Amino acid sequence: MDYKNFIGGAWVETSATTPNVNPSDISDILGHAARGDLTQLDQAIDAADQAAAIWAASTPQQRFDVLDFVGTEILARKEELGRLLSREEGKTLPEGIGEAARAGQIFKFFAGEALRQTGDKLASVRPGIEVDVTRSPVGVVGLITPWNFPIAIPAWKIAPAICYGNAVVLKPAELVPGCAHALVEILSRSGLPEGVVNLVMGRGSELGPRLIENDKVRAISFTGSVPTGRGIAAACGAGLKKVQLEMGGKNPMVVLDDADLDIAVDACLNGAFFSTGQRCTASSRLVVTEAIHDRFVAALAERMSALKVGNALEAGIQMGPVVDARQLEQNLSYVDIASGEGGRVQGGERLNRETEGFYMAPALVTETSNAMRINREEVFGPVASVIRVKDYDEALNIANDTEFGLSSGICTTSLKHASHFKANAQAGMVMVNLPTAGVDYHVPFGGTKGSSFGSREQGRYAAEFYTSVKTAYTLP
Ligand code: UN1
Repeated sequence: MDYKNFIGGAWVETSATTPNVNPSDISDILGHAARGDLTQLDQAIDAADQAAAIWAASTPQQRFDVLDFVGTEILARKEELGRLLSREEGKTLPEGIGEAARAGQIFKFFAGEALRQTGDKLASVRPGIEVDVTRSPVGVVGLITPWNFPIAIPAWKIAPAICYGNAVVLKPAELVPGCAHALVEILSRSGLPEGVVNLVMGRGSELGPRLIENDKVRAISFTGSVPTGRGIAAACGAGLKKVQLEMGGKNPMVVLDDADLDIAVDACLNGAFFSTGQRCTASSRLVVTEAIHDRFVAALAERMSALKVGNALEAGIQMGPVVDARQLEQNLSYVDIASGEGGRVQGGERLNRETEGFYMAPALVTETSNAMRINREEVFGPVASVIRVKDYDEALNIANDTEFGLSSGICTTSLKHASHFKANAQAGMVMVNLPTAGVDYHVPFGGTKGSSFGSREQGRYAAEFYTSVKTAYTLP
């Protein structure tokens, strides 16, 4: 077996395995991954529970050393890890290498943060008494990660968990065991005590509920779909556990008449189609004012049709395949739904390449209204739609008329509109003249409304989730 589970400091086999298939070439099997059962999961949780107390007592220097070691190694091996990522997930090689580097930088950031943990010391309102406000680790944290960022998302959950003194059980998406395994392998040599990081690969539907229900798990951080997230929130509510959810998006990109056309087209091309549109931050609703609409659509359609779609590992490819057959079918069915609703579709066909893989052409749907399903539901593929609007006020209303609220963008040269949009866009992240996707690693990430739940990930704000606050009173 190529990817074993990692429990209490030991690599553990399972009788059942899951093949890791290259979406650019389905004859290429990267390896076979462990399919852990509930017994293994419970062992991993027990191991984490025992290690949590040990790691909670670690010094800032120990935490720094572990996180810095992992960050340094990931950065040194970013080409190799990026290639593995692109081979198992299908984003292009430059995107894969970029994501691996980002994972390394996240560990470096939290290495520094481990040295900068602070609290407050206040005078009590009562005479002679001192008050200290400090942060303590939460304990065992369950991490459930998706397939679309196979190394960055595990990194941005594991690194803060360790930084703030917790132990974790990672359950990665079944489609991408290679990156999770490679990351945990590096962590296994980092000097962490046994049991602080555990990896249990297997069926989400089987392992997920147990991870959430086990009393020893004190918090769950999840990135994935809205229906799964809702279920997790309900179960964590029942168990009175901390929960942090990052879910879908239907992110608007407003393009105003006064936009710089080249900047707008670049931002939308990147936001909508890079990483094959498989980002919760993808720009999937392009809300465009009348006077620029036709020029914008013509320029974007031209750039979109020129995108080179193919094997993620080939040089010069700009868009890799869809991750698997099920996602491809979903994308193609949304293209049909959009044209059935009266949208005008360019692109969006199934494509064949030299190797058999899940290829499709990026799709642009024009003449849509915000009420259509294509503008209400997340596709999670390279499909963007255009909504024509009269002016900025209508654009802002439509941008906010969605159940999601992750990232919201505007392309404009007007300071007045940019400032108003930043203040009034109902989203956790707002981008001016930039794609809605592609974020920094040292600042908070997350959304409002149906996109996110719980406190923010990344940057210093990650401390909110991975710690609990303690207030101590002393009469010296
Ligand atoms: C990005 O756009 O840079 O699943 C990151 C996702 C997000 C990450 C997006 N959690 O697509």
